[in-house]
Order: sequence, then structure tokens, then C-alpha cells
Amino acid sequence: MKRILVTGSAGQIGSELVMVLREKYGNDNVIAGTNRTPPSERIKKSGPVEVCNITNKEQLYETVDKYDIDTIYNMAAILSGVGEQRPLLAWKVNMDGFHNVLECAREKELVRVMNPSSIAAFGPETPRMNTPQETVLKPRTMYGVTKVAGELLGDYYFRKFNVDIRGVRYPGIISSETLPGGGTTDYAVAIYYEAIQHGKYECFVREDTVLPMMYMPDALKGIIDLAEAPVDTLKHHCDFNMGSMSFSVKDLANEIKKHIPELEVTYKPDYRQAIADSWPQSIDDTSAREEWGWTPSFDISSMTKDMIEKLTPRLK
Ligand code: AKB
Repeated sequence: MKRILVTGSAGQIGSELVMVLREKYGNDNVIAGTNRTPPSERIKKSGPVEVCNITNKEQLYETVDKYDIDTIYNMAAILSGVGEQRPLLAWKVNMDGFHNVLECAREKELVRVMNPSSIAAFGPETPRMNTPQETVLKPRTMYGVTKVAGELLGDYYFRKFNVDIRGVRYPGIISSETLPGGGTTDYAVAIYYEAIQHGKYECFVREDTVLPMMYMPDALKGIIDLAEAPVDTLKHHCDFNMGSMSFSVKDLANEIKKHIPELEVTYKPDYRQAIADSWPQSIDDTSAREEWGWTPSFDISSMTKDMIEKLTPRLK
């Protein structure tokens, strides 16, 4: 592996992925690509940063040439909440932008592309408990539509053009470094910030809403482990189910209350409730475990302890 470009490096996952990849492969070998939002200070200080909007094919190709990139982690995306407000933008970034990434990989014979999918690929007709790897994919959101199409397009490029592209279906990701933007599962991060800063939180989904979630260190380890797995061990490519933990908002609030007993949570469901209700509650990730050794390390209590330890000195 020579040089890695991470697109969407100012985002929730990209901002932490860049740092982990730099530690592993060397600061100068990991280029933080960003659209308009500047990446964090630690990203700017530790290695190269480049304006690289994946919907701008020329800019993407120039970046790949300039840094002699051979691997792209495509973390640029419009998530489910914003995607419902701006569906055409979601298509443009998640499909047209992703297609530019695939074409770039094909034309320039890159070694690998990593492109996350999501539990949003599922829909209300999908079994909600222990959702199987192979199942009904009929999402009701534009984000979900682009994720299913992206999985299929990625698999097509693998078979037709030999582009080594891989991806996981991420659940909601909880993290302390960068706030998520525009997703349905964002409440599971916001609740920590509000609990520490104000002792109260108004949640935009009901208290009995259960979704699959994952702590950021597991999400990063997972995508890097998949990138490094020998290709001949993989039967799947762009659509690995990836489970970790599942809980309701009430369960999460009760866990946080063990550290911040005064926390008060109120509920005011909005349009994101219907999105959450169309997604699975738990995930069968046997294929990821068998094909590349996936195992998560964190549960709700170890994650909550870590989140509160990391956030409290910064927010108080
Ligand atoms: C969202 O809520 O849109 C994302 C996701 C589950 O992919 N966090």
C-alpha cells in the first residue's frame, strides 16, 4: 500500500479514520480529502490535506495523480436525515460522486476502494431482528436507495472490471471526536453531549426506538481489517453486515444516568422516527465474522464510560 486518499475527512468517521490510518501507514501517506468543510486542526497539522470533492471528477483525478494514490476510502456521503430534505443532492454525492471514484479506480488501476454502506440499505419489508446478510433490500429513503445501488455497482465493478472494492453496512456510529451530521442515528451521539453540558436532552425519536449501534474504535478497526483481508477469503465484497450492540434510547439514557444521574430525557419524534422504524433492530454478521474475522470490542457500558471520560474534560 503506497498512498491513501480519505474523502469526507471532515466528517464523523473520516476525521478519525485519517488519524488511525496515518498512525498505521505514516502521516505523509494518508491524504485528507475534503469538500468545503476544513478538517480538524490535528488532521491539518499531521499530514497532507487536499480540497477534493468527489462530484468533481477532474479534481478527484488530479488529487489521485498528485499524490500517487493507490487506495481510496470513500467516506464522503449525504446521510439519511439530510438525504430526505435534499434527495437530489444525496443522489449526486452518493451515486454520481461514488461512480467517479469507481471510474477513477478502474482507469488508474488503483489497488483498492473502501466504500461504506449502511443499515439504511434495509427497509420495512426486511426482517428486523437478527437481519440476515442476504435479505430484502427495499429502503424507503434516498440515502438507502443510494446505498443499495452503491453495493450493487461496487460488486459489478469488482466482477466486470476487477476493481477491488469492499464495504460494510455500518450501523449508527457513536463517537466523541466529531459530531455526526444529518443522520437518523445522530441522537445516540447528541445525548452524550447534552447530558454532559446541560443535564437534559430532547430526543427526536421515541424512547422505545431500538437500532443497531457501534462505537467508533470498532467501526475503524472493522473497515481497516476488511481492507487488509486477503481477497480470496472474501465471498462478499461491498455489503458486509456488521453488528455490535443494539439498544433503545431509554436503555442508553439509563446507562448514561449511571454516570450523570440528573439527566432528563424528553421525546419529540419528528420525520426521522419513520426512518428509524424502517431499519433493523439487530444484525446477523456471521459472514463478516467468518470471511475476515470481525469481532467488536465495546458494549453499551464500556462505550458509555469511554465517551464520558473523553467528552467531560472537553465540554465542561
Ligand atoms: C444515518 O443515520 O443516516 C447513518 C447511518 C445509519 O448510516 N448514521
